Amino acid sequence: MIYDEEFETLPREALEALQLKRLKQVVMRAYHTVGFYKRSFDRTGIKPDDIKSLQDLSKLPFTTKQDLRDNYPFGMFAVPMSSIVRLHASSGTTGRPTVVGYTHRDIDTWSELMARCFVAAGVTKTDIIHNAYQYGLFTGGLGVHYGAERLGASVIPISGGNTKRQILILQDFGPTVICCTPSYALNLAEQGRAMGVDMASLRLRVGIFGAEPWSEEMRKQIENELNISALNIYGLSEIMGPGVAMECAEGREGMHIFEDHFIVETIDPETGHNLPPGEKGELVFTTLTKEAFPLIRYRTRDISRLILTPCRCGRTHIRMDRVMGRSDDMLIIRGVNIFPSQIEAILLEVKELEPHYQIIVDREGNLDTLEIQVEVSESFFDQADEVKVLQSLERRIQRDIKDYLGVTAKVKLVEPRTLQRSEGKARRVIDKRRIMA
Ligand code: DLL
Repeated sequence: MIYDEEFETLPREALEALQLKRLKQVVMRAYHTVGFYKRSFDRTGIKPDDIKSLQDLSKLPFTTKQDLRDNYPFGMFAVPMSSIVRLHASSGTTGRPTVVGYTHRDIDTWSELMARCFVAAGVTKTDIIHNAYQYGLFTGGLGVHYGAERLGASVIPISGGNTKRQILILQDFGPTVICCTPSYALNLAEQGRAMGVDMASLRLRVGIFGAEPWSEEMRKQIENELNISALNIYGLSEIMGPGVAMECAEGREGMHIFEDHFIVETIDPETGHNLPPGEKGELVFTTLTKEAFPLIRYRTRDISRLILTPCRCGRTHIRMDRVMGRSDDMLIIRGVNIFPSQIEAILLEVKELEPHYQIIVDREGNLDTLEIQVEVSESFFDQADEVKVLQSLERRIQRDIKDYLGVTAKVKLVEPRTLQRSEGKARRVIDKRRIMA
């Protein structure tokens, strides 16, 4: 099934003509309304009029997370605040989040694209959707919510957490569709089992999972445990939120990128050069229709590959493979994006600590775990003759991490000079999860 038959099946030529028309408009608008773009285009000597073909896009400079940070909080907005109806945010590389804004029309477009995602997954207005993505600044909750309403389905805005209650609702309300992170789906399955619930006999039939990397093996496991068809959804706050790309029930191999609204490129993350279509590299997106927050050549840092073969579902939009890694050090822990630099910034504020630390990420059962080992200073160590003192410092740091980053970490203070010193690049993060391909 296809939600927007006309736009999702546009022949390539018509699609590219539409992209070019929209690209010229967005480049012109970004240049004249956002100071950052004017400065960055001027620096490279490019004028909006130089964009005459889709190939000319690669002449434009990239936009990075650092650029968003430099223009924090609203400096990248292309409309006055009076036209902004919604703000969302995602993790920045240090303390401050990346803020995004939406006009009425942006929310409308987003809802349409999310409705496309649901239909691609075989969802209809008769479905009941259990939306366990977090509501709040994270785009998952409200993004999925508006799309489900646009389709006309019934939404249960359960949000994240409170797992036992979720199991109850899954039993009693009989939702047919579940939306959450793939790791939370497994967590729910496990909790359900522990409560003696036969999770495979619930009414659920479809799951729409994303916001963090997952593998084919995880798909099989989720499908078996919940007796559903599990599909992949991709997105990022900067570009819109969930619904930038969606796997279809017919293809089940790669996610269609809604190319009438976004142009995708793949680049070599080291050189920034465009890669031949189909090669594995970093995804770069340009938004074609966003009003409040247009992004030109935004470097996602997500590593994937484009799938060029036509899909049996009839959609002409190109597909992207599963996200296979990141070209930066961002971690996604229980669905929360975290940069090691954010943890470092918190640790450096604590005067009893030395700047030597290690972050260990693992998975116990279906839950990501985060442990931070950090050295205490010599002087603190000499004074802290009681375990109580160390434990209270551990708790304080743990609270700071939870308050600032929204995740629970196990903090382990270690003696001065016990963590391994680097002989080059410090190996700060040990990720033992091996989720990615
Ligand atoms: O995670 C938006 C979203 C919500 C997508 C719900 C899907 C479902 P951010 O918090 O800005 O936005 O995080 C974006 O998450 O750059 C990827 O690294 C990662 N990511 C998102 N979807 C997938 C996926 C939302 N399907 C970052 N597979 C992105 C792997 C994903 N990684």
